Amino acid sequence: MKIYGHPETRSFRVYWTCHEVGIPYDFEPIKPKETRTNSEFMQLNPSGKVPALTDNGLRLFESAAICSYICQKMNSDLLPPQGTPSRAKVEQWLFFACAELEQPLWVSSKHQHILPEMYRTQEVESSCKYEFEHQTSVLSHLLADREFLVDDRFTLADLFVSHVLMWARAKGYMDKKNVNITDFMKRMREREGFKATKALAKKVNESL
Ligand SMILES: N[C@@H](CCC(=O)N[C@@H](CS)C(=O)NCC(=O)O)C(=O)O
Repeated sequence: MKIYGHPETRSFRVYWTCHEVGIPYDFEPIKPKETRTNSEFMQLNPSGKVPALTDNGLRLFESAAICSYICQKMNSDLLPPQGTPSRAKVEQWLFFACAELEQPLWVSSKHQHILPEMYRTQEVESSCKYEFEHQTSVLSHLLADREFLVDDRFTLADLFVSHVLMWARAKGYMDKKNVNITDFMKRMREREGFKATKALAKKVNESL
């Protein structure tokens, strides 16, 4: 199994999932700014985005789909069995992470340094912050009396949501006074799988 990506992107979720479930993988580093000029990569994901995965003829993109595939391949309880309420709840949080929580961060980042300059506007910034605060308040209420998002144990839901929160913290979007959220992030950072992924990310960053 080969994972194309860069540790400072959503690819981190995929490496972290691999470390949590214990699946070996080949790492194919590619910088997001270089994907669109790499014809081999464009065949794999025509939108030019990382992460992407190949496995026995399968080509896959979208971080949530990739992590879900890896969990199913390994029969991991990071993704509860299909058709159960737990599975439905994990999927709810995966969609929430990608469709709601990360979108204000992504829109803001695109307008700060990703889009071609002629398409950027700083006018979106205040609405991005407003929207992110609304979404984190949803989480904060929920985390007031629980350690994990689903079933009192670590699942893909926690991995995705905490990864987005870490991105928010790096971007200066995080309210450090929000104890429920900061404690949740601390619990996630203390996981062995997270630490191993961080160590890999550091090594790769130094070599690129
Ligand atoms: N929804 C996608 C988003 C992928 C994405 O936007 N990746 C960024 C890096 S985090 C990227 O590759 N950007 C390069 C580009 O847009 O050309 C996922 O979750 O995998």
